Amino acid sequence: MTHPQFIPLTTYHEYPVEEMKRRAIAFREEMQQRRTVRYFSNRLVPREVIEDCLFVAGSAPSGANLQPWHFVVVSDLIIKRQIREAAEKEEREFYYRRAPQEWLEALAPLGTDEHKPYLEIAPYLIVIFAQSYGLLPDGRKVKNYYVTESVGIATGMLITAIHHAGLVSLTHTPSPMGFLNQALGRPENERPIMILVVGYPADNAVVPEIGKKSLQEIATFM
Ligand code: IYR
Repeated sequence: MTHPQFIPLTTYHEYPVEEMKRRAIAFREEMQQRRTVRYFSNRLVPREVIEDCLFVAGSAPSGANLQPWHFVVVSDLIIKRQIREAAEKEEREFYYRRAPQEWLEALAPLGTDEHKPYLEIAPYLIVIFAQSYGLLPDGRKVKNYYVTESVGIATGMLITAIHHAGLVSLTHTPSPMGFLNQALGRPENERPIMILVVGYPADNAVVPEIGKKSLQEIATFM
């Protein structure tokens, strides 16, 4: 058993209440500008911006601080094309065979279909893997906790960081996604969670006219 070691909390900053309120509003307004985008430009994005956004994701809280995630950043054209081809194959199956009518109806307002050109056009695909268990260098397995929750939190923080940096993203979940392990050479303890498509929006990008639930609908104060 290792014993906990504690250090002073030096990274917390308290703001005067009025400033706190202004900051909360400013951040709300910034985040309410975020839209999921499906039309990407091929403009290049500096790699260090992606790295800084990944530092944000990696700072997320996780079960027992085991950080059960791995992010594969794909900019290579050939690998992006492979991913597009494999994803579109699954999506054709989904849209024309597997998807129940009810699911297709739920998706209708988004205007999605089996074509995924952005997987090739966008400068970066960040493929997010969850480590179902950890693997030590000697091959022993380490149990991870709250893996899905932890990776979900890290992904949310990544999406937030990308928006804050002035880029757009798309959460893409071709299903099944097993082909990503093979395409990216990831080990058996890792399970792909989603592809985050990242870049600048296309000049003529459009987004569906959809809204978010009201505060009354999503929250209860008691
Ligand atoms: N994976 C498909 C279908 C899809 C499913 C959901 I749930 C979405 O919110 C959006 C799309 C696709 O990417 O088209």
